[in-house]
Amino acid sequence: MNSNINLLRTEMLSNMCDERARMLQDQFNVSMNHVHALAILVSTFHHRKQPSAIDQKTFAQYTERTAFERPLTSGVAYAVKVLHTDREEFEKHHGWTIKKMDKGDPSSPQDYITEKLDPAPIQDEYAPVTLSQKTVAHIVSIDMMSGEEDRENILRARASGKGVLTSPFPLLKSNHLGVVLTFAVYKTDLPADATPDQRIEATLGYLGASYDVPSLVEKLLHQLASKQTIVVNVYDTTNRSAPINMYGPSETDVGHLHLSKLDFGDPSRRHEMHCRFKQKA
Ligand code: WA2
Repeated sequence: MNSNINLLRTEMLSNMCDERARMLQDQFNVSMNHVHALAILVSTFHHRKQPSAIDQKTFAQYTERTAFERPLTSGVAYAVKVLHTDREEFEKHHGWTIKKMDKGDPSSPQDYITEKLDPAPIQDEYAPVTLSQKTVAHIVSIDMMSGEEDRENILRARASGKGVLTSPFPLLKSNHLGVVLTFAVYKTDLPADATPDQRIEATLGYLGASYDVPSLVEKLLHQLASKQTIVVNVYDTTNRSAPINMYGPSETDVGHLHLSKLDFGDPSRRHEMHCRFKQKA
């Protein structure tokens, strides 16, 4: 009798966990496709139109009105590739200097003010944000290559031509653990088999979306009214010996555990959902 009940509990846990993992993965996939489409929009109407049909105001309006298409994202922005030789002209044209990313004071994240940032130190190239959704307006003018995780993402996105994800890291201002998804925007229609060097050469900029994981996963799970029943964790398990907890309490309980696979579309990152019953059998 008892073993029957345990069997049922195990099956119920695995069903609930798989369902939540699938929902999270599907929503992520939907928003990833729309971020990809935004990169094509920027390519078509910002770079291929002379003069550009997109300025900060139209970008902010368009991205705000289409935010419903990008579940789980906290904002999207576009950073442009600027070589050092073009920096002076770029800064004069925009009327601001390219800023260095500064994680700010973690104890008072709301103090994050772009105007107070230092100019970016001299580099071969920069990736300052020129267009943004209102929700991430605080990153405009910041050189995204001056942040370790953003830089790595930019380099991988433009060499691969694929959408790429960062490891979880504290996002600017909110200081919540999040991930950034990046697509490169290229000059010409590159052949599908373009080499990494051809891709890097043809790069014009980077369209990125930030995912504030704790608040967005919370919102998703809330819709399912299961919070009294199970505890959910989301892990980045890219480094198997040092998984990063992206969502949920630190796992101390030893109740029965179910693991569900999560695929966020970047083969070089691994994610898992872990579920437990709150109440012991
Ligand atoms: N967006 C929002 N908050 C952040 C962040 C970011 N990156 N990095 C740290 N906090 C414009 O990949 C290009 C967005 C980076 C894209």
